[in-house]
Amino acid sequence: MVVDKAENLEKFMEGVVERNPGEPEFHQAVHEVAMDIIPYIQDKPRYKDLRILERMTEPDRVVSFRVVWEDDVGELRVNRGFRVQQNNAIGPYKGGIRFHPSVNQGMLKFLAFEQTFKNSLTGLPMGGGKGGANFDPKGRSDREVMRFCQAFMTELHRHIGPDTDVPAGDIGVGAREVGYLFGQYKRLANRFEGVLTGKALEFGGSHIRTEATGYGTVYMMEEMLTHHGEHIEGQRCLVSGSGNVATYCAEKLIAMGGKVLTLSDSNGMVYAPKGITQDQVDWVKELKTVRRGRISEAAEEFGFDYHDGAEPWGIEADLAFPCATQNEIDGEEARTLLKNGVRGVSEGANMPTTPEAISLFSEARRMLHAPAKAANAGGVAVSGLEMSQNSLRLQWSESEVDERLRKIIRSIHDQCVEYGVQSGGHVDYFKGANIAGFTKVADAMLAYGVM
Ligand code: NDP
Ligand code: 2IT
Repeated sequence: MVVDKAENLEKFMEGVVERNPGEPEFHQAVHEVAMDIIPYIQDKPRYKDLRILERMTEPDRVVSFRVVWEDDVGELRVNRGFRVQQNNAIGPYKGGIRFHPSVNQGMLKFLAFEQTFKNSLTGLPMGGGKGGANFDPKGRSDREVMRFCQAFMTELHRHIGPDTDVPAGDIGVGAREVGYLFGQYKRLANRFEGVLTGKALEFGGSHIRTEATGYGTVYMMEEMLTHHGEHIEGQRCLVSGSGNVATYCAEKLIAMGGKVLTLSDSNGMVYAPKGITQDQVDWVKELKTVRRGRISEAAEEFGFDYHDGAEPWGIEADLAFPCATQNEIDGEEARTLLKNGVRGVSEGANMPTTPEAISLFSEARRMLHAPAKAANAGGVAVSGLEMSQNSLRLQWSESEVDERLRKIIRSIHDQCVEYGVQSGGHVDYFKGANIAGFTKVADAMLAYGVM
């Protein structure tokens, strides 16, 4: 297996595809980074000759394991769990755990690769990792979810630790699952330590961690708008998803004077022409985290329009916040958003725009488009602050954590501008985030020598 020097994007990608067969999301994530990094390193032999990008695309290690658990009727179920430990050049592996039927090795490699750059942008000492299982929590009882989490952690616990690898939540893993996972870790390790983030406030969690990803996505949009002399106030906003990221994104938009027109789930989309209120967002949070119902129920409850099987991207608006999942905005949807006058996109979800959509937004130079690794970094940033608080055995106040979150997002915005500003003043936030994220990890890898 010969790794080509990163000189030519097509040739480099051919190698990545050949070495990682059947992992299209991983290829996509690497391509998105390599298209900015390969030109950048051409006159920087320290990165190019020492094959830093090639090394970054090989995870440090991938752990795959069997998870066996018993369902409520006594049937044994077998799932596959993973932890991708991508890169620990600048800190312990750090990244969420996803429970969704679509989870496989390639999916988690894409997420762990992205996470490495995102975590670098936060300025906090965190490497990149991601884990998960092809377990579908939908329709499962609390007890089933608990037994699954315990079985999953029974293997995972030997690979993680507060200075080794610190998991958190992602799709299908929220406060309930983190509680079960942390409880099982604590029991097996006989140690109470900061090994997971997103913990409840009673046992080592940080204020604002639940809210941080959604809030950060909105802060990033406000930074981009402010940089261009505008604000969120009064703007019509499309939000997709109705999980953790989407509901707190909607909440912060409402608080900042935006008008939230939509929410969605994997079955369909609700449209509220007059805007969704904070009380209605709270109702949706309860629907999704306690009753575990469908977004269509919000339409029945509040008289919103319900569009079965639809996503929000056809509704006229000013700003868009994809907060559900990968590749949820394709080329056609990007054209619709542009035609309808959407001016900004801040990515709450990981890799929610396809390559075609990204290039359409980039060609329309007035579009402010923040990539996930910048726009949703607020979640892992507050996870980093949770780790700091755990090490200090302290809990900071809500306002202190929120203020630090805002500062971190502002600094991410500034890094994007520093490396991404184009002639004429347009900011390529993708390029800026990729190069800024790369540089810190690359310099640390250089310092360690050949490994
Ligand atoms: P949740 O599980 O809380 O919510 C996920 C939401 O997205 C649900 O509304 C879900 O609908 C919808 N969704 C999931 N998969 C699909 C799909 N294949 N098609 C359509 N809709 C889908 O997850 P989060 O809110 O935590 O995560 C959302 C996104 O944000 C993900 O991309 C995640 O990686 C990213 N992210 C999360 C962070 C966090 O702190 N939680 C941090 C940074 C990024 P349904 O209920 O019908 O499945
Ligand atoms: O994608 C992400 O950044 C997350 N799911 C959060 C990771 C974390 O460790 O808080």
